[in-house]
Amino acid sequence: MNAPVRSTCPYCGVGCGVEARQTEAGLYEITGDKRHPANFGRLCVKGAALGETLAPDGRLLYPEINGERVEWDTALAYTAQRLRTIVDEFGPQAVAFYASGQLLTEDYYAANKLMKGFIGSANIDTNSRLCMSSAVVGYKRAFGADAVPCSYEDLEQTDLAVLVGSNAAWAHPVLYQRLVQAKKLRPQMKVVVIDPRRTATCDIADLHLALRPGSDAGLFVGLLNYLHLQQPLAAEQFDGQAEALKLAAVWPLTKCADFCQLEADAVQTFWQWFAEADRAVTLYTMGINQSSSGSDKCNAIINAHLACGKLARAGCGPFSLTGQPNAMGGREVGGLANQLACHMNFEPADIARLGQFWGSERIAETPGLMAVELFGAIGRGEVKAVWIMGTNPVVSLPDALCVEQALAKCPLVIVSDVALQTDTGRYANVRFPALAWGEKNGTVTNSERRISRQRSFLPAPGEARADWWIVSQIAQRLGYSEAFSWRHPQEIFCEHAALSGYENHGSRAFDISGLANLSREQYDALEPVRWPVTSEGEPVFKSWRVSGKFQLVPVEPDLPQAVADRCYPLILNTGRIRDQWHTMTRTGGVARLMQHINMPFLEIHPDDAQRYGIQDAGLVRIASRLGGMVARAQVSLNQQAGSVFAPMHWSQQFARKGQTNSLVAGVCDPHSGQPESKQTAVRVQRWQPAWQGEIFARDKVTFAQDVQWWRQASPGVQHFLCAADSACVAWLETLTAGRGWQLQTACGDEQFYHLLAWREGELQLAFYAGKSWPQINNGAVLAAFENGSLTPAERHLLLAGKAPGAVNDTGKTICSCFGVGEKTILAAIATGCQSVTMLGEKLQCGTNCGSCIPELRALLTKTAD
Ligand SMILES: Nc1nc2c(c(=O)[nH]1)N[C@H]1C(S)=C(S)[C@@H](COP(=O)(O)OP(=O)(O)OC[C@H]3O[C@@H](n4cnc5c(=O)[nH]c(N)nc54)[C@H](O)[C@@H]3O)O[C@H]1N2
Ligand SMILES: Nc1nc2c(c(=O)[nH]1)N[C@H]1C(S)=C(S)[C@@H](COP(=O)(O)OP(=O)(O)OC[C@H]3O[C@@H](n4cnc5c(=O)[nH]c(N)nc54)[C@H](O)[C@@H]3O)O[C@H]1N2
Ligand code: SF4
Ligand SMILES: [Mo]
Repeated sequence: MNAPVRSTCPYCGVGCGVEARQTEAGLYEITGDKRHPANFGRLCVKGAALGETLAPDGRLLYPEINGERVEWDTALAYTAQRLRTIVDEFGPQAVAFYASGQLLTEDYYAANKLMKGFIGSANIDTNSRLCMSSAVVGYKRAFGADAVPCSYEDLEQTDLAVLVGSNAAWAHPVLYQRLVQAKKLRPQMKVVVIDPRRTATCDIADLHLALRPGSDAGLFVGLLNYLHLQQPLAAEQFDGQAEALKLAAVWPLTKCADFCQLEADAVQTFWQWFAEADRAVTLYTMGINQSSSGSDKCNAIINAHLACGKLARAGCGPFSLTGQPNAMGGREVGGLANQLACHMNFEPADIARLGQFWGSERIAETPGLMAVELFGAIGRGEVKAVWIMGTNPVVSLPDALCVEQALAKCPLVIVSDVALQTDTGRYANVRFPALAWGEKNGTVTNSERRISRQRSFLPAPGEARADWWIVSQIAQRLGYSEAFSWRHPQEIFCEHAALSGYENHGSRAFDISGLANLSREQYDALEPVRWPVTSEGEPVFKSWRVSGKFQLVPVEPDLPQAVADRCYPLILNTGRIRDQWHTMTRTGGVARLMQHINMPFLEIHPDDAQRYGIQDAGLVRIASRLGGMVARAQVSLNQQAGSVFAPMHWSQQFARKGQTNSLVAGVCDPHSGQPESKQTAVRVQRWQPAWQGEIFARDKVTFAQDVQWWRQASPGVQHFLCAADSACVAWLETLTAGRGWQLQTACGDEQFYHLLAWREGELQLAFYAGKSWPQINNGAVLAAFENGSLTPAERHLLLAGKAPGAVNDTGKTICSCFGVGEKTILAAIATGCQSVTMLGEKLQCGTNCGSCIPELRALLTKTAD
């Protein structure tokens, strides 16, 4: 067997090291890299399932123009010529790039250099706008630089870990597990979770503050006041101090508790713990950033750390966790429209410096359009060409319908992607097939500023090419050959590293000039390393502000722009689930990742459910002023009354009307341009369809217009859950007519209708419907598709949805690592397993990545009641 290739997981910003080993069957097995300092060998379910995402099916393999396959040369020449014409006629502001925190640093650097350095407009923005931009503003205002002052070890060394707006148990699982371990070793360490809903992260919380949605600033502004009263700050220690303290002074305990709709005692406890802890870390993510006042919330958090000196020492600091694998790399190369490369800004000295370094006289001089604005400008026809790389804005941007309309009108839409079918790809004039994880080669930077290598271990499928290569080819055809003549990502990396140190002298936090002279071999062998990397070693964390002081940013707590009213009485919160990645282009096809949660759901408090006549597992329609979606109700006390939660992941590839962003408005933070994705006023309505069912088919299924459907990830077959208001028989007739299939049906009361279609003994289609979800054994149906030879008795059982053989239905998968289902776990509990440990010993569940432990505990509690 060959030596394993060491690489980095392409999902979340924890940035776990992995090893890819080829098995004898020629497949790849992905395991954690024990030497990587982010994870020391651990992986979460998504990382562990990476080997199952590597198959070339579903990949975009060839360049296309208007849906037709073309040669690379044709696609590149056409694209460059059209971009050139648009720039010549309408100026550089008429073109834009929309990039992604999932590009490698080298890809990102190349795209940014082309747009800001040579096309001469700053219209390159990224999906990090929807993700990290408020955090960037927070750090820049406080420290004068986008410098994250924490490392993962701080989490382990702290006395108090505060997780605000973070469901780390699902979104940063390996980091969360490090925290779990640390707390086990030092039980005196406290954990506070601040989140309007109770999440899996609350499992280890000593205190959960289920505050009113969007009210976090009240909590932290009040904390600043409290800290100052406990121990007054020295005069003029910080810039902005007087104003910040003045604003905070009007936020005493009772006012804060009212504002956040929390018990005063609970708020007091949190403040006291924060003040008394010698060391405290605050982890914050989308519950803070994705807000119309997200930047101020970030600064309210940083202010509290500054005010009591919980910064820049072990176990301390305001720690914004990055979401995407290379969100941090994007911030380094200047992927946001309001920054220049390597932490430079739109200031004359920086512009001149870049011009000199890049040898260009066309450096963009003013910030470009930020994501939501950019799509607005496309819709208005002001931007006439957009190149989308590594992101799926039709699904992930707010106000999805407007995004679609904008792209439909845009004269030139270029999409670089790895997936053949995406909601955004449908609007592309030109499609470029990019190399995916496992094929591409370069670097990424994780949440703690650690640069790691992603290394390739697979050949390029079809004609897919690296993103940096595609960008350079276009740049060359636009006439910038000299500046884009790289032959390998190492050359780009070294250029980027050199730029970071160029005339820096400690004035810019991001400096990796110590890596500027890496040879190809050294680059290939590069071990994970945290920046800065200079010849001087790691400097003391300092302020990069002109005054040399940190800034306390004055914050006046604000509530969300979204306000519930009589027509739209509930606030919709959106976010992630444990086993899916964003718009599901890579995780949605993996069977074991779909088994945990297999369709969009709406988590709703029992009081609200009762008010709207909604039953657990029943279907609901959700509507905002902008659009609607359909989901399965999950009635739960984890939700507070007045709020509901739906996952962000489902796209039009995976469901009809499953997209949360068709409801969310493009309301943004004025400083960061980050949308308020966590709050939307909605109403909900029970939907009792005529029938609910499940269809399995060998070939593509065409749905009747009124059928709602939810794609399942079942190997080898098309498999959907579905439901509709009109009878299913007519639709099934159109599906089966004229095919010469032998049909076997069963019908009865309550919309009960089952159908099997055979051709020469081979199962072609299986359909099961009833008034509510039919209880069928999926494993049995899937096995029947693989194994044609069923006896008449077995066919009969199959028609009933039962197992002809001994295929077990273990229920919803709880532990994805070992494929342990809910029914199996409940059976084990019934036979005496009374703890998570006992369940682990018997069934292995929870013994690998540990992210199902909260659910195991919930099952144990539920059965104990
Ligand atoms: N499994 C999985 N993991 C991922 C990703 C994925 O797609 N799937 N994506 C990655 C990316 S890009 C990102 S950005 C991260 C995001 O990581 P997280 O931010 O942890 O994930 P979210 O689920 O978006 O939101 C976090 C929490 O914010 C809470 N919240 C909502 N409103 C408020 C509020 O007003 N105040 C507070 N305090 N909390 C609130 C939500 O209830 C939710 O539990 O995850 C990364 N990891
Ligand atoms: N309502 C709501 N909306 C949200 C959020 C939320 O919490 N709620 N979260 C927001 C956040 S934090 C984020 S980060 C965004 C994420 O949203 P997106 O970035 O839109 O989501 P992805 O599915 O990761 O899109 C990545 C695309 O790039 C493709 N791709 C994968 N690898 C490569 C590659 O190497 N090269 C190229 N060229 N393409 C590749 C994938 O197939 C996919 O189409 O969603 C945002 N939208
Ligand atoms: S925690 Fe994040 S980086 Fe680590 S394996 Fe899971 S998804 Fe990958
Ligand atoms: Mo993100």
